Parts: sequence; C-alpha cells; structure tokens
Amino acid sequence: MIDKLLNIAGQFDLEGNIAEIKPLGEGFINDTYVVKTEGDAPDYILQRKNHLIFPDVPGMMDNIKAVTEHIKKKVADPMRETLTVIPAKDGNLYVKDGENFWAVCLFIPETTSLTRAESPEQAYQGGLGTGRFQALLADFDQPLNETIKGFHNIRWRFRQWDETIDADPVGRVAQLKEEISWIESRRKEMLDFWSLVEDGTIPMHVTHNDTKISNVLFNKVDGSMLCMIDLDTVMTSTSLNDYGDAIRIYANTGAEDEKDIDKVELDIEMFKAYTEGYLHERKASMVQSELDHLAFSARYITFEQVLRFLMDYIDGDRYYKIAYPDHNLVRTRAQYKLLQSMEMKYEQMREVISSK
Ligand code: ADP
Ligand code: GN1
Ligand code: MG
Repeated sequence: MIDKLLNIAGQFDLEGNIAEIKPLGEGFINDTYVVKTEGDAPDYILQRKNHLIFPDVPGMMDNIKAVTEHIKKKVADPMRETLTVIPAKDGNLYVKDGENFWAVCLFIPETTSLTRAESPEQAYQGGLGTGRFQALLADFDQPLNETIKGFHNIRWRFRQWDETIDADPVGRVAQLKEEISWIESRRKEMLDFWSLVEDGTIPMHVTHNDTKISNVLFNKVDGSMLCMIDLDTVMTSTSLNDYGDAIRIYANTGAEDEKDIDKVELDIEMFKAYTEGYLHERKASMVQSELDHLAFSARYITFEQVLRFLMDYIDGDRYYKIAYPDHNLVRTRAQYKLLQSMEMKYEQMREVISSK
C-alpha cells in the first residue's frame, strides 16, 4: 500500500521529498492521508475521493478550486484561512488511478480538529466557522457543479427512499416497521418545508453542506476557528441546511452513533452558543423567511440524516463506512432520538433564535 501511495503522491506537484504517509481522520466517505515531507517543505493531505459517491470528481475539484480562490482574495491569511488545492504535474486537479480519483491539498499546520464540541465556546467558534464561510461566498457568482444530486433535497431523498423500500435488496424491510413509520409520519411536514425552497420563499446560496465539527479547523494556540475544510459538497443550497446539519452534531449530548439512546438529547446551551456564533456572521444578511425557519432546519436535516442512515441500512450498507454490522441502524436510532428531543424543545429553540 505504501508504494502505491508514494506513487500517487509523486504524481502531484509537491515541494520537497516525501518522508512518510500516514492515514488520518474519521470521515465516512473518503480515505485521507497526511504526506509528511523532509525539512522545511510543507506537508500535504492526500485523499482518495470516493467516486461511487461523487460521480464527477473533476467537476467537484473545479468547485473546490473556484470557491477557495474566491475566499483567498478576501481573507488576511489566504494560505491558512481556506484549503489550497495542489494540482497534479499534468495540470489536472486530480490523479486518476484505475477507477479511483486522488486529490491533494496543503496540510494546514498548528491546527486542531474535533469530533465533538466540549464547551459552548467551541460551539460558538463552530457557528462562526459556518457563518463566515457562507458570508465569504455570498458574492460568489459562478455556477457550481452539483456534486451529489439532490443532496439536501428531501423530495429527491424520498424518491430514493421509495425505490429502496420497494427493492428491499437485503430483505431488511420486514423487521423495520417501526423505524420506517418514523420516516413516513413526517413525510408531509418535511416536503412542505422543502416547497418553500422550491418556490423561492427561502433563497439559495453557496453553502458547504457538510458542516459537522470534524470539517472545521481550529487554531491550536487559542482554539479559535480558522476555516472550513472538506469542501467536496460545496454546492448551491440553502444557508439553513448548513446551520441545521451543524446543530445535529454540536448540540447533541451524545455521539452521532450513540448506542445508549438515553444519552442523546438536544443540549440547549450548546444550541445557544452555536446559534450566537452563526448569527454573529449572518444575521444582518439573512431574510426573514430564513430566520423564521432556522430552528426547523435542525429538525429537517436531522430527519434527513435518520432517513439516509436507515435507507443505507435497508440498502445493505453501501454508502456510509460502517464499523460493525448494525452500525447504520444504531446511527438511525440515535439520530431519531435527537430528532424527538428537537421536536420537544422546538419552542425553546425558536425563542433562542428570536432573542439573538
Ligand atoms: P472526509 O471526507 O473523509 O471527512 P476530510 O477532508 O474531512 O475527509 O479530512 C479528514 C480529517 O483530516 C479532518 O477532519 C481533519 O482532521 C484532517 N484534515 C483534512 N484536511 C486538512 C488540512 N488541509 N489541514 C489539516 N488537517 C486536515
Ligand atoms: C458524511 O464525509 P463526512 O464524514 O464528512 C456525509 C454527510 C453526513 C455525515 C454523517 C458526502 O460526511 O452528508 O451528514 O457523513 N457526507 C456525504 O456523519 O454524504
Ligand atoms: Mg470530513
């Protein structure tokens, strides 16, 4: 494997000599490695992009290049405040190796990344991260490729859902009556929300679309937010989706795949802190329909995640990496518990938002 990785890394336009290549990160989709070089040369991140999930990796890399170039023009430290894509020696933004695509960016040193927020201050910093990312891209006006079709579009997700239930490829549907009813009983309210996006009531923007805390880099020195990473899903969507996706991670008292669902609840203090950071960057530029639906967006994306984990379980675990056989079912149940907690605390969530 190491020879293979050395060969791939060697096809990129790197400075210095490679000292070692090590696996990194806990992503559910890509394989990530850090490429350490000798002496003063920079280190790099090498990633095998999952082409089964991202059918157009060249289009995705064009998106990442375009948005990072845009951000670089606006920030004080362009080499740290966003990713820097390193092209291959042939000028492409990727190397194709058989069916696989690989890409490289600069490793940003003196940073930490977290898998959960341990304090309201970290949640506040995360909120600044999503908010600033959106604000920096508010005037980005080039078209972006749709890297994953209908990513946060629940109408599209329901179409995939219906097909998966009908196909029942590994015979799991019969044993999941209760879990399936969690999805079906909310179909209408979720589609009603998405209609507001379809009819333009809620506007579209350039968004990150995968705002979990592990996709933020924090400064090692003082813990302040530095930048958003993992830009594979940058696309046009609603600002609300980025906010909602983050809340389901930052404000969850348990893990995304918590086995003991009694540990899973919406933590209103973390919710408050994240919301404050996010609105600090975005409130002035948001329209009323966005503010009115901000709290609901947390329910929307958490619901979408319940649907996606359960759909993958029914589909035989083909999308998300799993660590054990029922992992996607455990994730489904834990995210569903979080959704129920959000439904219970919905008025409180709305009050927090309107008080900010
Ligand atoms: P995945 O798509 O698998 O989630 P990410 O792009 O999020 O992959 O990278 C996985 C982890 O690698 C991140 O959570 C972060 O800890 C680290 N990482 C990624 N890119 C960089 C970078 N440019 N500089 C420093 N660390 C990084
Ligand atoms: C995936 O790649 P990663 O681990 O950052 C997924 C997100 C899910 C998340 C669930 C491209 O994110 O949409 O919310 O897992 N990314 C993709 O933890 O599907
Ligand atoms: Mg990631």
